[in-house]
Amino acid sequence: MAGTLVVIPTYNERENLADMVARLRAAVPAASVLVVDDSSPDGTGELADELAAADAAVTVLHRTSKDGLGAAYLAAFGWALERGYDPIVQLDADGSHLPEQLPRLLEALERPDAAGRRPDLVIGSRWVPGGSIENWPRHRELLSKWGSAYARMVLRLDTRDATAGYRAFRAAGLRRIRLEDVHTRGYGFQVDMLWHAREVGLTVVEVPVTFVERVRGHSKMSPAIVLEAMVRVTVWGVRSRFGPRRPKASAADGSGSAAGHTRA
Ligand SMILES: Nc1nc2c(ncn2[C@@H]2O[C@H](COP(=O)(O)OP(=O)(O)OP(=O)(O)O)[C@@H](O)[C@H]2O)c(=O)[nH]1
Ligand SMILES: [Mg+2]
Repeated sequence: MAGTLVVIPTYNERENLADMVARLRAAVPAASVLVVDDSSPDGTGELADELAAADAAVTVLHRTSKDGLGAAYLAAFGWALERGYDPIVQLDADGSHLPEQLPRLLEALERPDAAGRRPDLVIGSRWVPGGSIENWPRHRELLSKWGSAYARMVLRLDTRDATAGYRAFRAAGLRRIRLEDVHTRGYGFQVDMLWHAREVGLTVVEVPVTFVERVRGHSKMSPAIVLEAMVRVTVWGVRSRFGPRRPKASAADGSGSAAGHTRA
């Protein structure tokens, strides 16, 4: 058993990465770290190599060009599943996800529900009681809330924070999703994964987290990323109501069933 892996995708996060890795290693010392860098021009990849040289728990996946958050995560998931990591965590490098709150996600992943079933996916949520945001501009808060509400309505999801990027997957749950069917590059990737999770019957639980606006570096959010998410969510919604094709469970999942449930 290779243990917990925390995946940190990076593009131009030189000012944030060392601090994030140090905080993470202090918060969950047993976890390994995989930095996935898309050849950041600011030298984040080289810094990540230095961190990896100093700490055997840190590994770097270098990719040749900026290909989006979704593609970086998919590459990391394949890497992690091949090596037997379990659970697999997503964490932004920009300080928005507090490493100090990771234990609460990992604890929730082990906590059985009334039926004795442990979740497949735990989401660090801003929009459940106890969740919060710090220093986020009003327009970003509204965009996030509207985006989540739209995805919830169109895709009939139970999850309050559908675009949240702070997540912990049980490896067996992640294996059930056909990752080759997940194509979204930007932050719509989070909704894409959630929709696939729901369709293959993964159990999803939200725990409250504090989301902190980045202090250093620049956001990679763009109008193109928002548009991509909106168009895709709309297409999936139409297809799920009227079309013949729905996400299928991965061949890696022995059951192929969609018997599970999601809950907020
Ligand atoms: N490898 C890789 N990482 C990326 C890419 N785009 C963004 N990231 C990283 O993904 C994480 C989230 O990106 P952010 O720029 O914070 O975007 P966001 O969180 O959606 O937007 P904000 O809320 O404005 O911060 C950060 O760690 C980024 O460095 C990409 O194309 N490739
Ligand atoms: Mg961010």
